Amino acid sequence: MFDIRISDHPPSTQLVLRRQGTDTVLPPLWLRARSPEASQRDPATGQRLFNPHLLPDNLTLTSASWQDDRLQLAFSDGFAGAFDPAELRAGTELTEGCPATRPWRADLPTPPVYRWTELQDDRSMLRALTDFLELGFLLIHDTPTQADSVLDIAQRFGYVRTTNFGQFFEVYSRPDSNDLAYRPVALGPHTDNPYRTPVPGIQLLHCLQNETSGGLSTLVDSLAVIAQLRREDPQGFELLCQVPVRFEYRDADTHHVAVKPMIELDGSGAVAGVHYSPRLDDIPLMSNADTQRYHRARKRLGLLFESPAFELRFKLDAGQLMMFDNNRVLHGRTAFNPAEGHRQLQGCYIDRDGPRSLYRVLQCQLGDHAAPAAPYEEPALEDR
Ligand SMILES: O=C(O)CCC(=O)C(=O)O
Repeated sequence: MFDIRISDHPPSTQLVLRRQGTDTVLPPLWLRARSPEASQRDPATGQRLFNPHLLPDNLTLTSASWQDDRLQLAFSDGFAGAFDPAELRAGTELTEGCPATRPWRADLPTPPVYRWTELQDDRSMLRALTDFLELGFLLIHDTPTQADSVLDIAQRFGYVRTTNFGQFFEVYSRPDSNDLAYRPVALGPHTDNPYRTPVPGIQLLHCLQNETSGGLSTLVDSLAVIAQLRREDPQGFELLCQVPVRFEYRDADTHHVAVKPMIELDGSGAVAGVHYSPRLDDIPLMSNADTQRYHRARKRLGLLFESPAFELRFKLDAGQLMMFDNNRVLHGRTAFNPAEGHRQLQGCYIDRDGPRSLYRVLQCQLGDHAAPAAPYEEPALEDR
């Protein structure tokens, strides 16, 4: 329950926000910077026309009154204007306006599967985006299988990020390849390209053909794994958040290096991302004792990432695609035998902000009118 009231005890005037029984004074500097007046904010873009850090340090509110349903406020720097209480209430929460994450394990009851045709409808798209932002991945079935269809699918969600691999990359077995992904070996859970700055945000892997019995795809939610590690071994968790690791990739034309901890936290201490690719990382030189401590933490993290308790495992058939947040959901595959037949995937990257932006736009347009879940056969997840 939100309520804004004026507290007048001359010489001081205050606006007080009551939220869930707790009172918070709205500071004059905070209020003044939020003025929606056309002299303070460009009406077309909503962008501020002055630098709030130049307001006087000791700014005070000199008067406050209600006029109809708006607040008239005057400040000690001479500015006076109308404020919308709904906008002030909304501004008290620094939310990104997207659904909260929902960590999952192998027992996730219903994996988010959508048909490509279904996603042409904005209401279904809003539902898919909600699933994606909560769970960090989507499976899309019945997609076209032209040589570059992955780009069309990616563009429904955001803008394709071109890298030294091109707009998209091919994943099929070739002996002279520049990456282990292009051999038929098993690939343990990993995030792609931790050596880039910035790391690719979202990855799409699109199956064009799969005639092999192996090559099963795997997905693991690092949020669930890291929560478990944090409970079991808080100090190990801290080490993985603090100790920088060096990731490197080089071939004839490219040399990428990035140094960063495996677990990245945001300003509030929540896990913002994971960078995990044991084929590519080098730890710094530390004392033997610190190296052993770090080693134990990293080993436990790796074992949890590989634990069947956390892993979804399924076959991607031709026309099926998985899209996942590359900073959250690890992917991998089991080994396959190229003698059994062809296995060809194409992959590409988009930035993390694409689906978030589209979610906000569709949410604003459609509000509570997202399409109800259509009945759909669950993807075949391997018996574990
Ligand atoms: O072959 C696959 O299914 C996955 C390939 C992969 O993990 C990658 O390209 O990073």
